[in-house]
Amino acid sequence: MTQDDIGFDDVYLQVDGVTVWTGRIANGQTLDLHNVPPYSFDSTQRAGVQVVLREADSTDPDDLLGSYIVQPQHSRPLGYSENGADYTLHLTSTA
Ligand SMILES: [Ca+2]
Ligand SMILES: [Ca+2]
Repeated sequence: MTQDDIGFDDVYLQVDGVTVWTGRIANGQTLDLHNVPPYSFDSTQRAGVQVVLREADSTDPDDLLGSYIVQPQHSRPLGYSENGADYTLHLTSTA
């Protein structure tokens, strides 16, 4: 479900503060985020990475929909439900 009451949500996904995907989502819509670059724990040697979903508004500050620390081999879907949003992010591990 969209976070904004009217129209589309302008959602963006941030990995460690870097925006890796931006998209426009309607109520009930499912999107395949095929163009998000894979995150390589092997090359960064990190134990976890922060995955944040935000929704952009032109007149208000952007809304935080949720924030998670994701570790290697993570397979559970991430639910983003803050500020009235209802999004589920599915991750794929290639390790
Ligand atoms: Ca909003
Ligand atoms: Ca908005």
